[in-house]
Amino acid sequence: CDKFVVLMVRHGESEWNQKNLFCGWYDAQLSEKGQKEAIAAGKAIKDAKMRFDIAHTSVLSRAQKTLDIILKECGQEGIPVQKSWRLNERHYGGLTGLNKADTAKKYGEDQVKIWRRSFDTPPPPMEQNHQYYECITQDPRYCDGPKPGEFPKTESLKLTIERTMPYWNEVIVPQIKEGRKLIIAAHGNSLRGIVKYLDKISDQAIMELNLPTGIPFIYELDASMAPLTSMKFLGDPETVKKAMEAVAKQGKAK
Ligand code: DG2
Repeated sequence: CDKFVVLMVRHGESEWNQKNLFCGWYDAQLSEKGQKEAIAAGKAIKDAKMRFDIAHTSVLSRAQKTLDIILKECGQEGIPVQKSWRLNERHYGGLTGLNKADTAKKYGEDQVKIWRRSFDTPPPPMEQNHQYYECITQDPRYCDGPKPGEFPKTESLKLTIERTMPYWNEVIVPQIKEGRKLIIAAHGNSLRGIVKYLDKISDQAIMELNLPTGIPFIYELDASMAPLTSMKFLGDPETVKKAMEAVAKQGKAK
């Protein structure tokens, strides 16, 4: 039977991940550690002898840069790269730029877990007087979308899934079905949305999924796009487990 392979990766650590700040649609750059994670991801892909025909990424630098480094490292720089805001990180609304641990201290760890991980409770909206409102809404990278009326002020995972899945279904799935081998470099929550959809994870269970930065994972899909293999990480299980726990802990008060 047909088996289709897709590789996904959350970008390497960003400068805002490093400072433990809610980032969302702010265009943070990769940290030095993040660049090293991307190099290691590229090496792992090379060792696994994986080849790609097309790459997909968001319009944010941290995902694009991770993809560039990975492709260079595994000797596949020339492949076409398609970028879409639909693969962006979830918009973190009014929390954008706040420290996650400080926010947990102020509002409680339970509230921060709801904002970070609940399925359908969005963070408070980003108001017009927010420090990063202008630089995000006026950014020319959004001239192809979202439409002004659809530009998010905040997003829950549910809302993120609603704008990511049209891209999955209308752009990515047809390419997979044509037999193209894809790499997708995106973000913690846009990828959580895709994983939730593919593995039919419940709204409750998805709260416990934390994706590590810079460790690629593979899905093997059947002809109906149902997973034969889910989230197989190219990394040793203990390292992956620790990296996932570290992401969960970012929302704890210090
Ligand atoms: C992080 C995810 O996004 O944050 O927006 O702060 O994947 O682009 O680094 P990414 C952010 P959490 O939901 O894990 O707090």
